[in-house]
Amino acid sequence: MVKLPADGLSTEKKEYVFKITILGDSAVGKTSLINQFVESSFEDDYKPTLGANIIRKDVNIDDVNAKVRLIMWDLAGQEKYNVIRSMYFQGCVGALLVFDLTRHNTFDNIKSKWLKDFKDYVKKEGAYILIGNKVDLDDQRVVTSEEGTNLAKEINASDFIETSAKSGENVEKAFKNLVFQILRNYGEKI
Ligand code: G3D
Ligand code: MG
Repeated sequence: MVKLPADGLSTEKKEYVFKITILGDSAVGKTSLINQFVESSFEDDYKPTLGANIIRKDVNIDDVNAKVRLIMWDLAGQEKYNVIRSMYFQGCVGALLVFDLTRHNTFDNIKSKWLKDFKDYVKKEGAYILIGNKVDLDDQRVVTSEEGTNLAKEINASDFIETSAKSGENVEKAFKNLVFQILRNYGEKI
């Protein structure tokens, strides 16, 4: 928090709290992306998440003098969230829709399953971006950049970004772009 200067003009930092979800099929890399973003680390032998983990990270957005506290809900390994679904989405303002570039069915499920759930449960203005993860596995890749770009356009996602939770490539960019879009939805010029 910045103190008010003597002339009384406010330069105080704005503070936002945004709850976001990371949606996608099992093993696309949701937990790994969060860990890379929050701790800049990657573990090869993650145990499947039990229940839902709630993770917090503060992000400074200097462009608009704002501090954003991100509250991220990470789902159980099997994504069997029927019981907690409404709790999971309650108050949510944005989502990363994640698929695995090496498994086409995870791409196909974005529109039919994950985006549908997000739209059913989150108010209209909710922001979302499309993430193709595991870009480091180039030789196993089965979804092209063009397919990703086209789907993002088709579903009106703010962006399509290819990430690697393993190397860290584009991970911060993905979360920050989502935050930017949410801030725009709140009227920030960014
Ligand atoms: P989930 O939370 O969506 O279920 P996880 O997915 O984060 O648990 O990741 C599932 C598996 O994919 C893990 O491997 C993890 O190490 C791997 N993974 C996640 N992101 C990447 C990535 O960007 N590149 C590569 N090469 N692997 C990734 P295991 O073997 O532990 O199941
Ligand atoms: Mg997980």
